[in-house]
Amino acid sequence: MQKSILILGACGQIGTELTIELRAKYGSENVVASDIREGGESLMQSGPFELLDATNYEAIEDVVMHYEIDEVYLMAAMLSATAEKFPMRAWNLNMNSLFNVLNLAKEKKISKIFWPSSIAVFGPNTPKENTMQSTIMEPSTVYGISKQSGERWCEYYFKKFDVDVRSVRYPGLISWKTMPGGGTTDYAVDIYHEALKKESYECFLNEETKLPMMYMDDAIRATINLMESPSEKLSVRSSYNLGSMSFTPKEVAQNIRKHIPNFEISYNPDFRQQIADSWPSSIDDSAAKRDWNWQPEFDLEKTTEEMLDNLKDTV
Ligand code: VAH
Repeated sequence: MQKSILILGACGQIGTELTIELRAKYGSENVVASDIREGGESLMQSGPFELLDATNYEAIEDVVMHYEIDEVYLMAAMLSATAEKFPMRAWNLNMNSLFNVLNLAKEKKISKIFWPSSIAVFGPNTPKENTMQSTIMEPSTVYGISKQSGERWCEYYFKKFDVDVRSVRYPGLISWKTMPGGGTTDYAVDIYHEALKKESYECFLNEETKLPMMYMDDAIRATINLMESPSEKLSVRSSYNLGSMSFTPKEVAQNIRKHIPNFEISYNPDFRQQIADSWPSSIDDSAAKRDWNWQPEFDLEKTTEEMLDNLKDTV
């Protein structure tokens, strides 16, 4: 019997691509997409969809019982930049959605959970280069605090109630299929759109801001790889560090100029600079490599080629 999957936040930057990949892998009818509002035409027509508020326990429970859901991917969250503008709304969404799925698993109504953490769990006094799996974590953003708290709850529910919840600390994610929303690393997506539209981009971070980044295909592959790994191989039940590449806005611009020679970048840092300055520059993901053979495939060169090649006919 094929497993039945529910994705909460299926219309977001990660959720959209996760839905496509999971439907291809497990069969469209076995993957229920859900979000607070409807998604694009291709997502809506490629399988079952439910309008669902991830903070509403009863509503999620109804969908879980109706479709006999086995596994839940909780992708609904408010990201770092927006969360600074609406702290209490961010806390409510990011935490209560997690409690909802953890409690469904505790009640044995679902058997497995994926929940995304972020490099945002690290703070200004975390060692910035090759940031370790276990190290100083004093996040200074609402989003980072919610992700650090979420990791503690995931590990607690695993140890106390044997809930099979799995998680990775995503770096900044780069994709072309959907626009990101409210993130500090979104510049790394916007820059490709603007390069093709205007051959110029005004960056909201300064040129030397080096951040861990990842192409979406790698992030989706890592997510599914982790979810399919044998439970006994997983030594981390808070959230795995996950890395692939790190770069600065200046380096992205130099890479884009290999394809668009006249591309110009300017810098006008805003409130997101302080957020980015509190995060690591590079990540040690040796635990993920050891426990479930994580291996990235996209570097900056390949990411730039993919982004420009797929966006060139859309702008
Ligand atoms: C953000 N894209 O910018 C997210 C991510 C590491 C950053 O969590 O908030």
